[in-house]
Amino acid sequence: MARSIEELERNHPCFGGCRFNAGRIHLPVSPGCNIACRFCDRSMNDVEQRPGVTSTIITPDEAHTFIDRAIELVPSIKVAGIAGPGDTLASDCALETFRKISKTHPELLKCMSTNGLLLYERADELIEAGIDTLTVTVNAVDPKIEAMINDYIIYHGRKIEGVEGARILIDNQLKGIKKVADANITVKINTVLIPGINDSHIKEIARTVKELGAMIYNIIPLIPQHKLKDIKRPTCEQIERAREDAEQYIKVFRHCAHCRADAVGVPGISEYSRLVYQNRLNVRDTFSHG
Ligand code: CLF
Ligand code: SF4
Repeated sequence: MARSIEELERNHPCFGGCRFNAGRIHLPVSPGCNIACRFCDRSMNDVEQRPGVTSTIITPDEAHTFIDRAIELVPSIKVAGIAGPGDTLASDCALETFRKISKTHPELLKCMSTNGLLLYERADELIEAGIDTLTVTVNAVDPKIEAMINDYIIYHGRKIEGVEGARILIDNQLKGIKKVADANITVKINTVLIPGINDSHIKEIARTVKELGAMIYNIIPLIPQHKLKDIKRPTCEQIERAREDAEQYIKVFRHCAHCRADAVGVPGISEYSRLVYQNRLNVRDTFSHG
């Protein structure tokens, strides 16, 4: 269902609602991933869904009880988001959860975040599941740059490395963004800002995604880890310059709290994940799709 901009601005912390202290619960239902970002600590996000990994994830059937517990603690929760810890479209868990939430908690906005590899081919399912807001992480629109950020994709059972994999990823992201935006779902783009790799490329990303129908843009400073651990974290000046570059083309979101995949509360203000999930999760403090 298309929600009005006014409703999103009031109730969604990442689309303007931060002024109103709107809250969200992240439901960590998506275990596996299908790409290999070089900054992602993959110990929790392996392409293979190994035994043991699922024990740290909640199931679609459990989601509503965690939502109830969260709303009791934080009545201002207006959004149910799924942002990992893997990719939301690499399994059916996220879409199944959203279908269930539509029945148990129809009042909540449904917010999903993806790397976009399967966005184009799964867009119809996502639209039918009633997603209100979608975030796609687009770190480059040039395959040569993307190949410096992502080692490979697993696509229809094949591992495809380097520029070839990057080209497929970008193509599916961009076609998917257009398809979803055309269906009146509000689209946000996240870009991980990586000095020396994509910091001069922000304008190009912002211009491209705006043309495809994205509404808002969020720049996430790199947390240097894994294969990009030797790159320096972007400075405040670098982040501000990137935001100014993007702002020439698209509205920029400036209040991102770099949430974990199991975050609960008002971003940047309150954090109740331990109480809600009662320490049953062990989602590492690594990249979150947001
Ligand atoms: Fe969560 Fe992301 Fe939805 Fe927000 S977070 S899935 S859009 S409800 Fe928000 Fe957190 Fe930043 Fe994400 S502050 S990391 S942008
Ligand atoms: Fe997958 Fe996200 Fe990690 Fe990238 S950052 S490898 S999309 S889990």
